[in-house]
Amino acid sequence: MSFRINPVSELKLGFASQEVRIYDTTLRDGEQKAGLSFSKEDKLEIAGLLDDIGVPQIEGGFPAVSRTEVDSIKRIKEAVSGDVLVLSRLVPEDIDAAAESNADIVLLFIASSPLHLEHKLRIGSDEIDPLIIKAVEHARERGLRPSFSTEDSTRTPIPHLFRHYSSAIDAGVERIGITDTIGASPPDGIKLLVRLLKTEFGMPLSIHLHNDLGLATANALSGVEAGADHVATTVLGIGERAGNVPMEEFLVALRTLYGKDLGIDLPRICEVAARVAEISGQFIPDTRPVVGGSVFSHESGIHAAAVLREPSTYELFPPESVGNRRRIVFGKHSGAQGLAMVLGEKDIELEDDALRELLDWIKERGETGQNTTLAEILDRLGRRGRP
Ligand code: HCA
Repeated sequence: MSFRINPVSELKLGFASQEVRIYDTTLRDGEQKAGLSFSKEDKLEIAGLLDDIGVPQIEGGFPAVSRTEVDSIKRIKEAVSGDVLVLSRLVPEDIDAAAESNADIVLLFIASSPLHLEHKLRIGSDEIDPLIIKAVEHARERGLRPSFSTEDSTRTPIPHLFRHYSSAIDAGVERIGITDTIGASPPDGIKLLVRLLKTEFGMPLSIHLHNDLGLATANALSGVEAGADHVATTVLGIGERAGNVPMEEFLVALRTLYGKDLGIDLPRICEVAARVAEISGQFIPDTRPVVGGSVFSHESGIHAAAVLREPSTYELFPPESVGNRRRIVFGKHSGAQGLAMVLGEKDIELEDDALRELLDWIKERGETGQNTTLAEILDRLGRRGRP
């Protein structure tokens, strides 16, 4: 079944030819969710799942954290087919640990906002550039492919950002990255920043965005619209505080609204989300976009009848395209048409009076907070066992 792209999306001319890739950071920023710690086996299993569904780059961890972390990343590197990325501060010990972990790409980062410089690093903005240059050179000497990001980019004066990225590029990074570390930017802010940096440097650019205001997915879409090449995601958006760009939301939005398929096995996305939720002790709310248990559930008579005739009336994308499933729920809001259609699928045709009586029974139960299953309906009709 094909869905028509809406008028807004039709304006996204030129987008189709743009290369966009995700790099998943469930195993690094995801694990930085307060209180969460993955075992080596957990990390390996999650990395395997991500690799299986076609995630091209996996951020495996922060090697400086511990020896176990270095070992986990080594095992991930042996197990997956794509690039393994790791995070590193601009200090030699971190970069050496990154090299030991056998990662392909090292994500070098340092805070750049006046707030972080004053209260966290206690250095001036112009003291950062020599550190960037040294770190990039050291990473290259250790055989790593360096990327450089400023932390808290969205609260950093733009001229400072330009200076830091220039230093990194001159020293030989293969890509640069911006971060919205505390989710402080609206979509237009990300768009502006990406556009400025792409225009000025023309380098591969990554975006790492947080969800403190629930804007991470919108911001990621804005970023790619403006030309960002790499987007950091995590399964279910897990990560620091309100988390990161949820992989499932971003990929499905990109495909649905922009017709852009990144080649990831989306019919397995619910399965992967469920497993990551289980391993990390998360609960997936029913209404969670894409993967929630009730996001393809229909009860209201108007919706149920329409969706049974033509699913795209009330489903933006097919449930099976993300490994979810449609449910028709019978309750207080049910209607005669939808009920008759569901019964019709079971070869049951009721006279108007009988249908009304059945619907009243369903609605009465619904008023007391009780939903009725199809099995209960068939039972009432004495049709149990019918196909
Ligand atoms: C953090 C750092 C970071 C940076 C990620 C990157 C952020 O706060 O742990 O440079 O790729 O959110 O700024 O995750």
